[in-house]
Amino acid sequence: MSRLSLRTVAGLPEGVVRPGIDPARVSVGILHLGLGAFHRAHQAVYTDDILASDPRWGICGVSLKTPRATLPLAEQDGLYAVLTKGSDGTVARVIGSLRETLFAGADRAGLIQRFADPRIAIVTATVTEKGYCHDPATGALNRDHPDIVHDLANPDAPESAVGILTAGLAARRAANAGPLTFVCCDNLPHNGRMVEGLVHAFAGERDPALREWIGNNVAFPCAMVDRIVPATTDSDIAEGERLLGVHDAAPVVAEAFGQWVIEKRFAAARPAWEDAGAQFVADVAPFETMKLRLLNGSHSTLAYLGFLMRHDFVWQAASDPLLVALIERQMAEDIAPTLVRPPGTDLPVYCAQLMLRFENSALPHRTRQIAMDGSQKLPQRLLGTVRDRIDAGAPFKHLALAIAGWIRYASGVDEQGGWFDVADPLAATFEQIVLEAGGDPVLIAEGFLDLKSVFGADLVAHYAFRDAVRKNVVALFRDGARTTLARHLGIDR
Ligand code: CS2
Repeated sequence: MSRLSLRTVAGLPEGVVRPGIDPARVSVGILHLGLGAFHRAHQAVYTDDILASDPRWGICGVSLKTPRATLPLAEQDGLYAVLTKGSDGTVARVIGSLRETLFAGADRAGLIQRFADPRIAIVTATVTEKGYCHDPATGALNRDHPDIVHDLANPDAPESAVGILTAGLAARRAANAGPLTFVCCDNLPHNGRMVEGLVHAFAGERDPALREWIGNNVAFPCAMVDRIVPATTDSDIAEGERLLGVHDAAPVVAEAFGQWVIEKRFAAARPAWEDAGAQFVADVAPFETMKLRLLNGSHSTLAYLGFLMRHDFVWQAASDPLLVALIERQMAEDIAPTLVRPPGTDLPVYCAQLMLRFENSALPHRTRQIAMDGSQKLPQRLLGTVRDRIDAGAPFKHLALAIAGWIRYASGVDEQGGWFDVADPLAATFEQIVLEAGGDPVLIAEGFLDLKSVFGADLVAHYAFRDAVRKNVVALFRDGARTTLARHLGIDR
């Protein structure tokens, strides 16, 4: 079977949506760090939508850790399909915005020089929460992180995203290539402001004059990004082949829904992403907090408790009446009261729509995929909400159960007694806690609740918070998730 490429794209079947402009006419104006599925189904699609009217904004996509994405994409001239999946079937669309690929491991110097191209006015990033090497509880640069230690010692051969960004900005300054905007597209609170703090801290260690230049020339808008994009499977690749009639080794699958809300804070030119449905606003915070707490907070709750209840996929967990009841009550009782309603949003409608999105069985999203890196995700998904509830003197009992679900999960043993790998930067610490606890759930709970980098000094020292979470952890170990949840909801089984 032939391969998807600029040569074969013209012959694709009728039903496949093709790039709106010949990709060969597009030049590169965006440098993107982290060429994972999410970027390809989100920012790259918004960009593809506007290229016909402004072909300056092609993307140079960079993989930082592995060439897994860059290799097949390079063989396909950067083309790949987005398979949008809903109850009415799958729609295939070929995206042409990715015009160049680069693997940092193969050409670090080339990557750093790419920042010095004056035609590049935007750098975007999706490197996941842990990719910023920050302390999750405070958002400050983790100077003990091995990649940061390495990069501060070797600023011209950086490994970390922050190190690469800083080295790239130094090259841009040296080349006098003009101001730049960095748009963080990861699920972190105040993401632009946070990365700005990290880059300033890192650059300040390296060269105060560079830090000052960054302060004057680089804008870091905050952004809320949303689209459910599970990892691509072999059966997705096979479905892509059936629809395209050619082989695409790098398709991505996604739901139909998408949202991108970006702070109006740009240092130089930008694509008119609003023409593709993005919203530019003065203050992203209400959108971002709503999304992180309601969508991602519920996602993580479904992932931890759902996994313990033997649900492999989110749609199964979101169809389990006990979990549905918990999520609905958690959203309405514990989370919604902490939110400022974003302009133009009806919160009950947003919550109802979320439940439908979670239930989408056409899009199998593994609970274990969402469960990973909990130590990096919990603070913005569940713990900020707990803090607001505590400050308001209000209960947070559903959140306490969800957090206990994380601890029960992160202990690395399922309810059948089987061990599994917990994917998390703190996995070794978790193992140590579990080992030292000698099987005592109280000690396991206490060990986790002492983790300042997750819970922050305030929650670690908060008696009522610890007590609520510990009780739930003990119940989860003793009675299992299903019984604990039924009792929590006041349902007799
Ligand atoms: C998910 C997110 O993997 C996860 O942790 O919660 O990737 C989620 O699907 C997206 O944020 C949706 O926009």
